[in-house]
Amino acid sequence: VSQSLDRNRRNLLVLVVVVIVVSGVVVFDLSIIARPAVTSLPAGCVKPTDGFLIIASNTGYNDSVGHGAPSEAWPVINVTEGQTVNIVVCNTDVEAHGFQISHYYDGQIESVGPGQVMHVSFVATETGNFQIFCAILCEVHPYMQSGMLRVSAS
Ligand SMILES: [Cu+2]
Repeated sequence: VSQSLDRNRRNLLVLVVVVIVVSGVVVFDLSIIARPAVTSLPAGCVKPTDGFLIIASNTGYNDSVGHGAPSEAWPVINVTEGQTVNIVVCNTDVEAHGFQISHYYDGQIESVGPGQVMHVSFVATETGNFQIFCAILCEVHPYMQSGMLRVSAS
């Protein structure tokens, strides 16, 4: 009896290990399917003259994840008071991302769909630090909250 109990336990252990390995592989595969590698930028995704290029992807804005977001400010846009700020925002991801700038560009919830490009232009009339963030829920949302527009006095 004890021998057959041992065998049952061993079979159960083998079964548990197989289930863990198989489900791990399935989850891994699904994450790859859900997050295809991006090979090219959308048409019009070009840094404007005297402006800034922001690429929203599955690693945040301009790879926020690789730059210490959310604890580190990234990306940081430095301008001078009175300057016209031109920003091109591209989305190379498979899901939509938002783009807002406190005070300057937060009048409505802006979203950029997969493969889309958005142009933002305003005059930096007020000095200070202003948060750049995504206002629509996405998979990398926490990493898209620590962008910064720094407007220094002219
Ligand atoms: Cu988001």
